[in-house]
Amino acid sequence: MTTPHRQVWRDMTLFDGHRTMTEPMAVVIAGSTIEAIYPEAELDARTLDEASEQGRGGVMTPGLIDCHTHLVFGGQRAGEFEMRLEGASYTEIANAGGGILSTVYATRAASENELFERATPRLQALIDDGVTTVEIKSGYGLTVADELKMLRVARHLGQRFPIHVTTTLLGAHAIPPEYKNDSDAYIDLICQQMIPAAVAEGLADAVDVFCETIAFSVAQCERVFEAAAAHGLPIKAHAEQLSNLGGTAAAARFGALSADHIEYLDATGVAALRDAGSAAVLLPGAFYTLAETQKPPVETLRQAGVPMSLATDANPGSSPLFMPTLMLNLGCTLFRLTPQEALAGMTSNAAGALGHPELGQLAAGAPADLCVWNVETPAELAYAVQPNRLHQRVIAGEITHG
Ligand code: DI6
Ligand code: FE
Repeated sequence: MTTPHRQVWRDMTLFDGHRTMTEPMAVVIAGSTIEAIYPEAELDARTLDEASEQGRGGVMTPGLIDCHTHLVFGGQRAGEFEMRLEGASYTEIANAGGGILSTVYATRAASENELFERATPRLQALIDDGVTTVEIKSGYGLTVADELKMLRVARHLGQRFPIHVTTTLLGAHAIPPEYKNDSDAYIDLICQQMIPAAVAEGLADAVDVFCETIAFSVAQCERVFEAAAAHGLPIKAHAEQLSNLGGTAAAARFGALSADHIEYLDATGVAALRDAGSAAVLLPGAFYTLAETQKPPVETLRQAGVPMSLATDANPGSSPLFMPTLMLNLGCTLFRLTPQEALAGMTSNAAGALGHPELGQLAAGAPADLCVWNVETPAELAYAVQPNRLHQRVIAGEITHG
């Protein structure tokens, strides 16, 4: 039996996924797993003998987890950005056939290879900012073939880059032009063909919906949740982003992994998340980009003990932002999270929102996905907006940066 390669980092200031540890720690990795975390003072000579020392001093966190992205898409929407600056709202643009649908046309027209090539620099930006796990949604195809095409690109990215990719089928993102006057028939297509086809190819780890006046009703979303449940897939929802329709409570009734956006969520919705054990995913990039004023109910979520996650929502319309550490800052400045809450939101709580509680933490037995940063304290990652602070990035025990 071969003994796994052991590596040690000494004298680290640790944010372990939940909190910042007060004393300097030593972290030992064996193969692809964290073997032990000791106070530096207790590190014994034997461990040092057998492990290669990879670093001394610095701030270590779990690898960041971006639990809500739309990284795969065709085209771009700078023109729509200009229209909003001239006074048009996101909803008005969507209702006029632009918005998500303009990305749908560009995505349908692109080949799998083109989508892969265009997603590559976006994914690289996340990797270079410390992400080791990313969720990627479909939702710009809106036909069975085009949704599967997007999911294949997402899977392929996970095979070609040193990052864990989880995929989410978001067929119910917008009403496709072909079903403009019969959105129920499109829901039939999702339930009867799209979900089964994605399951047959092993392409979806979860199913998501956009519950909104410009997208799908609560009743329609519930039909999608039922079909997902029948295929054993966990669900998520874009809910309460622009209005309070009750999508979050509906998702919670189906044991959702998370409800995302939730700016308009009320106390009843928060209680539904708490009772279901679902996570709240806050997306300050979309709030910022759309210059929203309605903030998510952070204090109510905090009091209720609902785990709060943070993600980029990276997409061409409402959040063309591809810098995860910026979300730490926006989560604090815009939503008044503490730096520790923001960091937990992109590590342990993001792992929960993906149904992977083993990720997003520095603990003995956890996968060795971690980052070492050129900062003095973990809070500094949220305090300053600054690229190139990543010193080392380790995924499954392999150093891929630094
Ligand atoms: N909410 C969002 O923030 C993204 N999708 C959604 O339902 C935006 C997608 C886009 O504008 O392209
Ligand atoms: Fe989104």
